[in-house]
Amino acid sequence: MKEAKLTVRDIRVRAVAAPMKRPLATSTGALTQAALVLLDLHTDAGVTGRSYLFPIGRHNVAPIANLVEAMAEALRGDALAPFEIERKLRARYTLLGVHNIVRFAMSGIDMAAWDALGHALGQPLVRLLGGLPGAVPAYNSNGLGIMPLRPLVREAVELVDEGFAAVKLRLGRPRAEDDLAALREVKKAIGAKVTLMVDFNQGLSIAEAIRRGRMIDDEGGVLWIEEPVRADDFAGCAKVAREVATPIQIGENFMGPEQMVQALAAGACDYVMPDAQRIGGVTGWLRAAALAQGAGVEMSSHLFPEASAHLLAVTPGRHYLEYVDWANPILAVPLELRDGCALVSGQAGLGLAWNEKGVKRYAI
Ligand code: SMN
Ligand code: MG
Repeated sequence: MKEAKLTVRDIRVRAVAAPMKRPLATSTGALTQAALVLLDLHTDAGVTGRSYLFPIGRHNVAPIANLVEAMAEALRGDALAPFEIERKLRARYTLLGVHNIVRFAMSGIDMAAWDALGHALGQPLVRLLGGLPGAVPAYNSNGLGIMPLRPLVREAVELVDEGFAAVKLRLGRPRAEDDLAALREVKKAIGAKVTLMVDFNQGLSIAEAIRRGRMIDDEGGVLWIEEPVRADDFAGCAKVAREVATPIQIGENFMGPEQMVQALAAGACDYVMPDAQRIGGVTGWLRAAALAQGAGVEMSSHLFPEASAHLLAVTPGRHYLEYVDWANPILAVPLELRDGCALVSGQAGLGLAWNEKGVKRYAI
């Protein structure tokens, strides 16, 4: 059988800093470039699996790349079986802590392993998971950072004009009135038919989050308030969720399904939005999706739109895909969009192929 020869040979790691069309300022940090770590998992059967990680700044590239390489060394000759790979790496890193960039590296390897499986079987990931390629509702997250009102309004219109029916606005200015002015201007510019989410990027205290949350309640028309307070303060999030009527969204910082269980048990949020590189790649996502289903909570994705499209297609309580085009400069075939939806790739695996010219151009 072909799969029997599917063993891990090595993982080639490269890094790029891709230009972003629109810089993104949040209440807790700004991005002007998309640093990406690219993984090519080579198997002894000749198929290659690909994935990328988003290290959130060039300064984090080297430690993440080093971790991936160290893990690859440990996996050499092992079967291309994501659940087994997870078991081995989890055991190996338990004493250090299966957290943060250890999780990033594990998630990247997991996604590359699933991608390689898809290539070996000639099927898109969504088919491997038992689903069908289709359209997943998306919001355009390529902008609407914290910026002056005039360019903000212009950007809001541009993002909708790119064909989307939903966009996300970053909030968390020093003065609540300035956030309110931004919210009003953006709402006016996009109209009531376009869905609007807001994201505080953990910038507020609990008291301030309740105050601003109620302000948003009074204003109306906001689908969710994302990360109002420190993301791992589940008790604090729960307090805000109890006091504010607009649904509270968290999840991009869940370090694995284990943390999602804790958040749900604490009543920390109304919606969840795991991030593929923190939740544990495809394997972690599947477990998280079951948890969200059990809790009756809608699940969206954070970044990684190409992989997330496959994952949301098989997520029972699927809500919104966060669309960003940040990997496009290094992708041969960018994620396809239609009518405000992301189209799950019908190509084998995740459907990722590198644009080698772009990789060379933006290499770091
Ligand atoms: C975000 C955070 C970190 C990097 C990029 C984007 C933001 C989001 O919180 O949810 O889009
Ligand atoms: Mg966010």
